[in-house]
Amino acid sequence: LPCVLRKWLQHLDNDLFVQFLPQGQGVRPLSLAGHVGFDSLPDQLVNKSICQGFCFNILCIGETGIGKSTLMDTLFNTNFENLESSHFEPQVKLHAQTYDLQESNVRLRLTVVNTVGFGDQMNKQESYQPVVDYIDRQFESYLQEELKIKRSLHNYHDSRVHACLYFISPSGHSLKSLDLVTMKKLDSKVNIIPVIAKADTISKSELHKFKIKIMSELVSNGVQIYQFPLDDETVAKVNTTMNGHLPFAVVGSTEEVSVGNKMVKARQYPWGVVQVENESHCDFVKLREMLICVNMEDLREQTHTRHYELYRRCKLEEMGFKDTDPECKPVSLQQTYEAKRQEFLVELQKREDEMRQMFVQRVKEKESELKEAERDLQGRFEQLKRLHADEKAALEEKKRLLDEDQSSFGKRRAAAQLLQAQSLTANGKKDKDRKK
Ligand SMILES: Nc1nc2c(ncn2[C@@H]2O[C@H](COP(=O)(O)OP(=O)(O)O)[C@@H](O)[C@H]2O)c(=O)[nH]1
Ligand SMILES: *[C@@H]1O[C@H](CO)[C@@H](O)[C@H](O)[C@H]1NC(C)=O
Ligand SMILES: *[C@@H]1O[C@H](CO)[C@@H](O)[C@H](O)[C@H]1NC(C)=O
Ligand SMILES: CC(=O)N[C@H]1CO[C@H](CO)[C@@H](O)[C@@H]1O
Ligand SMILES: [Mg+2]
Repeated sequence: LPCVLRKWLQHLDNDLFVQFLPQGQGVRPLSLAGHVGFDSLPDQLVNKSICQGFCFNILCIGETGIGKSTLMDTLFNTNFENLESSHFEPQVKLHAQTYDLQESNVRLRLTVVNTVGFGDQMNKQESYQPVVDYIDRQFESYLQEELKIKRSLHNYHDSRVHACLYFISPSGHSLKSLDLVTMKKLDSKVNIIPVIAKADTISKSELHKFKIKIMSELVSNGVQIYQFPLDDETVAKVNTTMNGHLPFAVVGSTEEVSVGNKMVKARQYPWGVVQVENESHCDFVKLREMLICVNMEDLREQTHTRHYELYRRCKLEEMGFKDTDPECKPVSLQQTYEAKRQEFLVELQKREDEMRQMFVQRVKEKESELKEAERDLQGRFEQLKRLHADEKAALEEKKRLLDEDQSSFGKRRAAAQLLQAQSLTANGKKDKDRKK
């Protein structure tokens, strides 16, 4: 129990408990003179946890018909809602279903996520992307909750994937490239537990070789699968054998067959019966033991402290948050915020200056354009003026000539009138003379 409790303490992240562990110089051990009652803290924690209930999320990856739904039903001894999917899905989809389970007084909220259509497409290389996206989405929504001002993590439904069962088809040859690519993409995001599905379809000697082959392929491709913890005394006893049995070869069945005088879960064949829960038939019991009875809490913890932590760190660094500056001095969130704000203001100022310069430049351009146009207009005006003056001069010249004409005509007319008048008087005299 103390070991489990230590993990809970880390989980609860509560100041009260942190002070529990001696730290710093000024802490002195004191003995108590009588009963105080804080020895009930473990009981309080157990009661609180029981009251709150637990949550566990499993992701099953494997091609359609490999036995994912059957194994889940067998593991939890129930009948989950199983929709049979066709082999003709255009793309991989993830289907999550949450169930409330209870065993004695412990409540477990279990989410089973299934990959629908995995490996059914022509282009199998794209199969892993929806899985990666799904896992990241769960991390992201937890991070968003954590970053809220008003957090409610105590009643937040944690949907982060705690364990990923990767179903390997019992070919006996080697891993498919899709298996390696997918596991490689996921190994920093989730605890991968590879299992050999339908292990009753492969012979014992072949199975042994197949396991060795798979493990060496995983190692040579640098795929990190979940290792059962060795640092914890309470579970270390089972580690040696269990880590050596990976990947577990499993058989699933919800069918009950009578063996001797008992009904056991088994698969019945014309030549005999494969008992799911018999360790000399398959590793189902080992898987159930390691996944549910021994390491469920470790899987939850690893998800939070390793995989989620990595996601969170990358995400926050991407956003520009850091713990230390380039000189390795610690930087607080406030400082980062101030620095970011300063950076933003400088950028804003720069933009504003650029805008202003651009404006001035534009105004200058426009001004010179206008000046050019004005000069142009002035030129044309001058030209018109000159033309006009020329025309005026020509007209004046014409007028002068006309005036001259007119005056000479007037003179001539006056002379002619005079002449006429003279000739008239002369004639009159002659007449008078004649009359006389
Ligand atoms: N031989 C054998 N058949 C299995 C095993 N588990 C499931 N099956 C059968 O495989 C078929 C598909 O199983 P199912 O669980 O629906 O596969 P899923 O599509 O991965 O969910 C069913 O007919 C099961 O009876 C197993 O361990 N061994
Ligand atoms: C824990 O619960 C049990 C039974 O429900 C009760 O007897 C016990 O007093 C509780 N302990 C504490 C410390 O609350
Ligand atoms: C498990 O299988 C072995 C071999 O088939 C058999 O001898 C043994 O009795 C089985 N155990 C149980 C508990 O049925
Ligand atoms: C494989 C491995 O590391 N096994 C360890 C399991 O735990 C025992 C006891 O804690 C160790 O002695 C083994 O070395
Ligand atoms: Mg299914």
